Amino acid sequence: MGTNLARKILGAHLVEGELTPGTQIAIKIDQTLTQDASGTAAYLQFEAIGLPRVKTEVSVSYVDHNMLQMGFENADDHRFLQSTAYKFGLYFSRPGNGICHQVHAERFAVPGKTLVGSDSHTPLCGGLGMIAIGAGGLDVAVAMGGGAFYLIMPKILGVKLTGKLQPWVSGKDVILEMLRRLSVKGGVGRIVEYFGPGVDSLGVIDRTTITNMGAELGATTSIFPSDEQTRLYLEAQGRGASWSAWSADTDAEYDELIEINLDELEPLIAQPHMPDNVVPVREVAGIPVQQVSVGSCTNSSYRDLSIVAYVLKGKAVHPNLSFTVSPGSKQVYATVARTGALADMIDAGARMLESACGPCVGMGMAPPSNSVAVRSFNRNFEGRSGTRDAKVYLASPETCAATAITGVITDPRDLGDYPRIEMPARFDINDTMIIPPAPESEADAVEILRGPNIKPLPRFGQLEDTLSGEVVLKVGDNITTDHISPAGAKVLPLRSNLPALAEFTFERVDKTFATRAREAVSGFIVGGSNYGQGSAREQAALAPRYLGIKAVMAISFARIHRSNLINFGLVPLLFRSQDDYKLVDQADQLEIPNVREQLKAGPEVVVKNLTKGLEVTLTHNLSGHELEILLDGGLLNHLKVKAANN
Ligand code: MIC
Ligand code: SF4
Repeated sequence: MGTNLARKILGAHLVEGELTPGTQIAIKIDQTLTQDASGTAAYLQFEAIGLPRVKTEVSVSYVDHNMLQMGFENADDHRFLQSTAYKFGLYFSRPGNGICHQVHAERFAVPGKTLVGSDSHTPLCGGLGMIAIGAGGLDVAVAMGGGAFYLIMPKILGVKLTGKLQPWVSGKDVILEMLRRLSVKGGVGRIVEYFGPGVDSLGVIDRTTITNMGAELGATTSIFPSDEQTRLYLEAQGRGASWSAWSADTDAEYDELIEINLDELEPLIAQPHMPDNVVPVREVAGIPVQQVSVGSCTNSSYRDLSIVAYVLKGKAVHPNLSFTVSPGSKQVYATVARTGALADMIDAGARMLESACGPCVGMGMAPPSNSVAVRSFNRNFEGRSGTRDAKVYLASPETCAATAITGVITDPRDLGDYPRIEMPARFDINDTMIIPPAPESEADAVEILRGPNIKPLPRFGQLEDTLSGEVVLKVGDNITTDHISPAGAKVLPLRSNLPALAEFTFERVDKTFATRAREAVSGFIVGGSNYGQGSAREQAALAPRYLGIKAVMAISFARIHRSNLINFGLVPLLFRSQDDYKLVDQADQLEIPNVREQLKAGPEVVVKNLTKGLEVTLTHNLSGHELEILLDGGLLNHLKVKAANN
């Protein structure tokens, strides 16, 4: 039997372990990316590791999230990031150049390579035949320093694509179909690999939409082959030399297999408040809409905006709604300006925003109270838009554009002829917004520019012998990192100021959490299944730890958040059943005696519930490497211990 593509690339980068699903492996990382919201902490951590320069083939520091400069904070972070990039040997993509994933695909992605990024949508570049994985900033800092990236070898889920997308159906509908079938937990512990005859008909843009939003499946990453379509895309970027062919063997084996017939897909839409709450657009057509937004790293390419412009040309945005468009990159923006698509959108009444994450991360454009918004984005978690009672739907740019002119959710197939959008054979390449690093010989003299909002990293001790305290919060299933550490215009600028940021922890779930956690001094969180899904933000682990949380007990964890917990010294423990989960309530006093010894002795960990007078046996699935990190009180401590022992 032949080998699938994911195993080929992982195999070529393997530095520890064997490619057996469920076991720990470590891989060499060729490229890294960070964005500003996670990057400030990542570079503080890189600084703490103590290396003068990055050791990767390419590392890029992007600014795309914190772009609303309502005070000095974001602007100071931009300056800090520019100076650290220059000093440490990274490319710096300036604010205005675009969303990290879109720009990385355009200017840096190379088929067959590995990429880790401190953002959960890093898998977008899997659309060009890379293994691209989202991780916490600290893991990315380690990779920048040449350290291996540790992960549990996922199962490879093969998705055989047959047929061809019908008019008005696009990449977004493919990934919404995946979410409809598999749910937001369906990809956990898996790499999703697309193959089969249907792949040829999908351009790189549709592919990257699909791999980007594979993050919402909980997948480790998603990947497409690198083929003729990839070559054309890279040629158009003036980077034909970076292309090489990568695909699975024709008789490749997969751990699991599903099939999607593209012929049968119709326009789909995710209803509030989860990306897997998917139905055909026609089932909800007619619902009045107050806001439509096209943009985000999922759907903000030249193709996406050209379709929107085609639909809007000569028409007007419906008077009852507001329509925003955020081009994914400067290249996309400049290209739609040159083709005239930009004028068509502006004429129709589109509110053009800058090339950035913008409304996707609650940076402005919060919808009205109790309204309906339809967005081409990837996440519709409750409150993420900035309006708690807004009902956010996720759909393709086609569906968004159709809705923008009718004022109600509209199946784009009602619009008539589907245009053929020709991708430029060659984009106008202009990299003036990407600043290369200082020459190595000058790096020493480069000063890092720090503003007052950038606070030093906290220091934590090693894991205590006994953990005790109160269950400060008990929550249910599918808690996202947006619940734990929200984003948005008010909170995101505090990412580099942990004492201030920590006050917002769980704000949308329980406003008293931060105060109660601080008062408890030492405590626990209890979660349901898929705890910590969503973004890669390590602050969702760091802030609870800062407030005194010592362990999180859940039915299951999302991959990135679990790693972040370990990286910051919080013990992730698993309930063996729903019944056990019911044995621990909020405000119960718990004790985990001899926790260090218990963790070392095996998978079972006995937790005493002092309030209820009973014992619950939980489990852990820590690898040897993870256990060492946890015992040392987190990854930075562990690196110091290792350095001291060498
Ligand atoms: C998101 O989409 O939630 C973010 C903001 O891009 C996050 C990153 C962060 O919170 O820093 C992500 O997806 O990882
Ligand atoms: Fe930015 Fe939204 Fe993409 Fe996150 S999901 S990187 S906030 S555009």
